[in-house]
Amino acid sequence: MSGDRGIFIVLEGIEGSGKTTQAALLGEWLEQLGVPYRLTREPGGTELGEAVRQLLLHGGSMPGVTELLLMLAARSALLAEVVRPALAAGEVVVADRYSLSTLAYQGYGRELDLAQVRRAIARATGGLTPDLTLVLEIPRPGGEARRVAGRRGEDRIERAGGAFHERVVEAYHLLADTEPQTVRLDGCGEPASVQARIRAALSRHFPETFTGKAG
Ligand code: T5A
Repeated sequence: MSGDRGIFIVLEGIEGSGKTTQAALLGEWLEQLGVPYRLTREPGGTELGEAVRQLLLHGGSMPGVTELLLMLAARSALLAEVVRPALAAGEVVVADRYSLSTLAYQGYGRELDLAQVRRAIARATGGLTPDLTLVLEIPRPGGEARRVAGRRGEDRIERAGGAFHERVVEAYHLLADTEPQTVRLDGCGEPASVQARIRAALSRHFPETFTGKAG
C-alpha cells in the first residue's frame, strides 16, 4: 500500500494499448460496486497539467531533460491537487500512466541517465508509488493500427521515430518484470476481455476490496 487509505492503481503500456478505454471501463465497475474512485491521466489532469500537456504533445522540439522536467512538473501538480487528496479520502485512484511511463519514454526512449531520472521522479512524487501497476501488452503494430482506426493524428512523442519507440517497447518488457508491484496483462482481444483480466488481477491483489466482485 502507498501508506494512504485509498488504493493507487496505474494502467501503463505503449500508445494504443487501451489504457484510456480500460480506465473508463474500470470506472464503470467501481461505480457499480459503489467504490469511490478518481480517474486521472498524464500528462494532464489539472489546469497546469493540461497546459503542459499541450506543450509536450503539440509544441516544438525540446531537449530530453526539458521533456522530463515538464512531465514531472505536471505530475507534481496532479499529485498535490488530485491524487493525494483522493487517496487520503479513501478513494481508489485509477491513473492512465505514471512513473513507469517516465522511465520507459524519458529514461529508455530518450536515453537519459536512468539514475537521474529515478531521482527526479522521487523528487517530484515525494516517493509516492502505486499499489499496483498493470502493464497492458500489445504488439507495437497493433497499437499503431488502433490509433489509425481511431483516426487520431500523431503527436510530438509519437513522431519520435522507430528506434525511440522500439526502446520504449523493450523498456516496458523489462520494467514489467523488474519494478515492484507491477504485473503484465495481455491487452489483446476485445475490450471486455481485457477488462475481465484487469478485474481478476484487482480481485487477486486487493481481495478485501474486490474479492468475489470480478466480472
Ligand atoms: N509520456 C507520458 C511520456 O513520455 N512520459 C511520461 O512520464 C508520461 C506520463 C501521452 C504521451 O506522453 C508520453 C507517452 C505518450 O506518448 P496520450 O495520448 O495521453 O499521450 O497517451 P497514449 O498512450 O498515446 O494514448 P492512446 O489513446 O494512444 O492510447 P491508450 O489510452 O492506451 O488507448 P485507448 O484506450 O485510447 O485506445 C486507442 C484506440 O484503440 C481503440 C480505442 O477505441 C481507440 O480508438 N481500442 C481498441 N480497439 C480494439 N480492441 C481493443 N481492445 C481496444 N482498446 C482500445
